[in-house]
Amino acid sequence: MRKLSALAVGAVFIGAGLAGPVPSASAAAAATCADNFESAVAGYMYAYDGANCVGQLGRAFGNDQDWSDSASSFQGSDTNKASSVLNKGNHQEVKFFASPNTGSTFNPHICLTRAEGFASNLSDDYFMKDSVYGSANNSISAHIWVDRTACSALAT
Ligand SMILES: [Ca+2]
Ligand SMILES: [Ca+2]
Repeated sequence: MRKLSALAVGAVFIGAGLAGPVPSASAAAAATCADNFESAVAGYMYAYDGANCVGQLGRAFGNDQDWSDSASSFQGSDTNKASSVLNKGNHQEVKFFASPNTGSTFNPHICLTRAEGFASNLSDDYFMKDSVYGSANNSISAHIWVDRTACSALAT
């Protein structure tokens, strides 16, 4: 009985230690996009439901102009879900769109360059780098590979 209560006290103490002054720092250490980038297949872009490249939605070697349809790399519920993205492409940047991309009407975008590698939390990023177009978080519906010159807004 005495032993059990000593363990219980210890557990409480450890719990309090973990919930201490820097919970966000320990969470950041637990998940990062750096290891995902390391293990990503060259030539592909990846998208994840969570921040810090947690919960892979899919990956693509080519374009997917509609993440809500039932074709290509991203389908159905993948649309409006990405919270972090990764670019391990061989040659180009990835241009993400707020809506399925018809090419005929204005569609707010944000690009992720190969140099940047990944955006670990899209809640930091607005389409067109302007809050008027809304957060890119949980709002991406399409992507295409483009040259740098096709991007006016870059994810960071
Ligand atoms: Ca999400
Ligand atoms: Ca699709």
